[in-house]
Amino acid sequence: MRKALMMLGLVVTASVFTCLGFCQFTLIFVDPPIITTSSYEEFTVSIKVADVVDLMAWEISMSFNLAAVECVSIEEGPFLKQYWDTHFEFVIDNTAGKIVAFSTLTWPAWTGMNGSGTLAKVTFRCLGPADTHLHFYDSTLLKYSDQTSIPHGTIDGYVRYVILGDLNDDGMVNISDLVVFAEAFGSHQTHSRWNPNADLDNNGIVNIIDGVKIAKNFGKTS
Ligand SMILES: [Ca+2]
Ligand SMILES: [Ca+2]
Repeated sequence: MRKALMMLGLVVTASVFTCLGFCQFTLIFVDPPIITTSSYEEFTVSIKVADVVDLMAWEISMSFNLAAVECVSIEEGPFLKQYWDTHFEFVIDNTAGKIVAFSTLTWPAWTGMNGSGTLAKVTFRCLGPADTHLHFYDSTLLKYSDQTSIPHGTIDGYVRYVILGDLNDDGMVNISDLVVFAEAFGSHQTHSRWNPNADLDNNGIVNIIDGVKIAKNFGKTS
């Protein structure tokens, strides 16, 4: 049920869903679309564009729940600047729960950029026991050829808070999580017993360090 609600939360704000069949559809989206995190962890998401043609400039405005996360940094992705020099700006407003980022090709770029890629990388820090959408409340893509807007849709991201050590996602850290941990103990990313939920420090192996983190939160509930 919870996951179903999360998927409902991935709000698609597409203004051109009249495009049916095989035509291309330009999208701005968050990758990964769902992030699971715990208090004070930092995580980075990519803001990506898909199937754009003749892109000269982009701007995105994103909002988030102040109780859940704060923005730490924003850096430009390679999509435009791999082709030509760009002018990149951003604003982080952690008191309003908003960020704005903008980039444009600089003169004399000869054409716009086509294809798919990363516009920006945004790092957040989890603040506490709350979930949040990473919501695109405004976005613009401009064409090189005539500086008109490129129709596109957006897909928000979603950040889900879990208690560190709640490996089976049932809202409590107890013996069931230790069982999950034991099953994955000693495994790595290509191992048949690998379970990324048990790798609490994200170092690619499930070992005693992950076990200590579970032990520290043993008995906690959400
Ligand atoms: Ca649990
Ligand atoms: Ca680990």
